[in-house]
Amino acid sequence: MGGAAVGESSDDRQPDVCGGVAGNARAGESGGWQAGEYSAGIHRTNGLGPNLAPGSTFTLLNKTSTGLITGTFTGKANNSTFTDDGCTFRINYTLGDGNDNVLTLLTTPIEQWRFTHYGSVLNTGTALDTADTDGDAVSNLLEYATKMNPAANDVVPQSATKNGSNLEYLYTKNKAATDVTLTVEWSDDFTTWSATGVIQALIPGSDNGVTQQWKATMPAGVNGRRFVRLRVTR
Ligand SMILES: [Ca+2]
Ligand SMILES: [Ca+2]
Ligand SMILES: [Ca+2]
Repeated sequence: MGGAAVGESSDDRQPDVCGGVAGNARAGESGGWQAGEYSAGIHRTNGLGPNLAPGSTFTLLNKTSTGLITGTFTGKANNSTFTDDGCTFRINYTLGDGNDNVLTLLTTPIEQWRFTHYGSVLNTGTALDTADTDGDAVSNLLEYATKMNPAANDVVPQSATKNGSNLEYLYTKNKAATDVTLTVEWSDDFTTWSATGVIQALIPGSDNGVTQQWKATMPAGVNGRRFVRLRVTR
């Protein structure tokens, strides 16, 4: 049983495991925690959080004696969440063998996608929404939204045809990308874009569990030409 990190003199009273400088996690001053009653859990490590797999857990405090932990980190009630250096965690004081202080890394769908492809959940560096690491002129955000491969030179799964007085634009949607909005816009001059008159519909039977095919229908216009684009926002 260590107990080294708890109750030692320190000005750091918040768990901080997602980057920054090294330091110890410890309880609040009035928590009634006794040094020696806990084994030290995790100490902050540079860049630790962003490179951990979604759902990773950290035991901050492993209470080795019986009974529940008394007190909480300031402003961090049991089962609440907080964000530190871009990483979101849930904090619990009753996990482990029932009385340990554990952090769980929570991730959004796009953070899970970043981790899968870039080994980091953060919107930085090669994992930036706007980055194009494979050089196919398609941003990470669009690669994600349309289930493309951000490590291969592939083309956006889309097509457009004229059907009578309408344009029909088909595209692929990544079902897991629940945190983005796909908007279809048109322009007659490549300068002003509009979503006016665009009707989107899921193509029946196109849902394969991973992707869906969507069709956007819009007037073909009267200028003899009309451009269509897919815009992804989150
Ligand atoms: Ca315990
Ligand atoms: Ca790309
Ligand atoms: Ca690509």
